[in-house]
Amino acid sequence: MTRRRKPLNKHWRNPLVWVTINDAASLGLKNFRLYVVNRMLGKASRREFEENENRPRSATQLPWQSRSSNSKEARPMSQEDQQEEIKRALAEFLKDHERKSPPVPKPKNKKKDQELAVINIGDAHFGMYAEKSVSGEDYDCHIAADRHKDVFMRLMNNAPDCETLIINQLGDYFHSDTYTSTTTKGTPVDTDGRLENIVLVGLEVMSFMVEESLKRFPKVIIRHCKGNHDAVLTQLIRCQQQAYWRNNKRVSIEMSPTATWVYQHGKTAFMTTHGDTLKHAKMAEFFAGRYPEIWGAATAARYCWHGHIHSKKISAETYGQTITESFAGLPPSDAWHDASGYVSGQSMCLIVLDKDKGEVRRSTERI
Ligand SMILES: [Mn+2]
Repeated sequence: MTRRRKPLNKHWRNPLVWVTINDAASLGLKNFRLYVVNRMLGKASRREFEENENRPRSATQLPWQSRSSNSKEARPMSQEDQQEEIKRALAEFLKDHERKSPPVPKPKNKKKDQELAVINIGDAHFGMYAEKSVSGEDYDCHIAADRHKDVFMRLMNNAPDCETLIINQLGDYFHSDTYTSTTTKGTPVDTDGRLENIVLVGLEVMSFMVEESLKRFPKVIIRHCKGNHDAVLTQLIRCQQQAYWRNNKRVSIEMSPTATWVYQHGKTAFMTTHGDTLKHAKMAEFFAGRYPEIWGAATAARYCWHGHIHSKKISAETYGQTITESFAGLPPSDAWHDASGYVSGQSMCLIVLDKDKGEVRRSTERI
């Protein structure tokens, strides 16, 4: 079922795409019209414009033509000139609002790199629609955005004072991947609204999380695992974040299209994947075969982390003493998962890895 809803105005603090005139009006960018009108009026003040706004005018007059009769500029512009002015004004407006990442001051005190912080974001399913009466709990774009921001900030408060944070997004960040509300392979799912809105909300929340991370960590690395719900949109979020943070040298986006990604920190390393193609039990063995140098260098501890199953599964001392573990996401079960007997773990986890010891602390926040 697809539910249509109004544009999510509160998420438009940072518009992510260029807008048309119609979009600008519908999105509540009130200044847009005033901006155009002031351009048309040349030196006219805002007060003059507002007075004119309330004055009766003939049906053929446009708002910016209704000047007082003794003004030199009373003559209406030709239609061609008006079009030119609108084009110019629109170009200037768009230039002012070009999407760019905000400047974030680097934390002042010097950080140590003995420890590394990793936040594992389990399946977020932005765009999923769930109803309490059907599957036990409501979920939509608004709930997803609030929940992810809130829990992420709580983890930030527990974060260590170290050099680098890795945001490890474990896949299925988006619930659907198509205009017909299906997963990548075509399975129909319940979605909350149009794909455009879902994407914008998800991207805004990701930018928020990265921005907050930059306030605390000198370096932020982001990996997005490819999920079975969002294989296409995963590449979109990687590219959007890559472009969005292009001027910030402290952010690095992992762009590799592989299903797995590995990161070494001193004598410890972890490998991460979504968990739909490479399964839990096979991960450690695959790590050794696919990344033998990192496997060999990680003499203290090795970890395999995945999402997909929406619940907790830990297998300690698998192949090569590796700890393989799944991480739950924050959404509840949707109708399909509920009917299939799955219960969602609903948590987000921060793990602290020491260069010489492996995992030394962790913090789990729940909704
Ligand atoms: Mn999945």
